[in-house]
Amino acid sequence: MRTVFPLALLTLVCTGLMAGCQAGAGTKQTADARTAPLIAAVRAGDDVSRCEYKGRADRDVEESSSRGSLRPNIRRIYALVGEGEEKRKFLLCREVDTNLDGIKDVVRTFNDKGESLREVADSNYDGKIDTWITFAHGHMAKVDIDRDGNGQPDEWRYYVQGKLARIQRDTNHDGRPDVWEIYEDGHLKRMGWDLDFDGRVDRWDRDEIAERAALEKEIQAEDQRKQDEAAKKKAEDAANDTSGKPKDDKAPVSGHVGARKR
Ligand SMILES: [Ca+2]
Ligand SMILES: [Ca+2]
Ligand SMILES: [Ca+2]
Repeated sequence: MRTVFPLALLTLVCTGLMAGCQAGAGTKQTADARTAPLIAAVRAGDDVSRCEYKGRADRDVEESSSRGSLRPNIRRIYALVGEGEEKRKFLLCREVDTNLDGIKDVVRTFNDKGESLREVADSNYDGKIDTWITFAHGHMAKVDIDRDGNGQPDEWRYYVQGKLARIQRDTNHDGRPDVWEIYEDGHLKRMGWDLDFDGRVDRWDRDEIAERAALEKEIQAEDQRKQDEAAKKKAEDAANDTSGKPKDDKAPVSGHVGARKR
């Protein structure tokens, strides 16, 4: 998405959110300092649109309201294509103000087949995009997330046929992944850590799994050895103890019980 709206985004952010631009990237701002420009934008009637349609004759705009919204909070932009009877329109871009604060915070684009292409979102409503979603053949393929609020993603989620396959995380804020999580059927299967942050995995948890399996094998072998020893000793004792006794010494007892029952 960053490649789709870079100029529009920059322009909107630096006109609607001037305080944010002056503060500079990476500068910590209070929540009030961040929201003040947004409030000013709303008062000026600017909902911080990220769909491209203004001044375009080949675009059709529809505004609607979701339940509970007193004013339109969903905008759909349609592309108008063809001439005469061939004329048709298809949904190109949809943006929504999900928290009803007057600022659009989720925007998604579509191709002419109606498949989702990309989505960007300001999921914590601080005026900065923090989630970038890429779709492939209509399925979610990749989600980049900015968790530390510096405007750059530090978590990357990869999907195969819509299913989560891998997560990479940047935990030391150098812009490169250092934790890997591998998923199968949506379940975490293994994790890897780049402990010295050189970009290479130093340890997979499968090492721990292998160690555990080896230890279990050792314990099982020890148990088996003890069982074999005990069985051998029992056999030897039995051979010694039964040498002078009759082989069917229990037969009279069972016969006696049987007789009592009758
Ligand atoms: Ca909003
Ligand atoms: Ca945000
Ligand atoms: Ca890192």
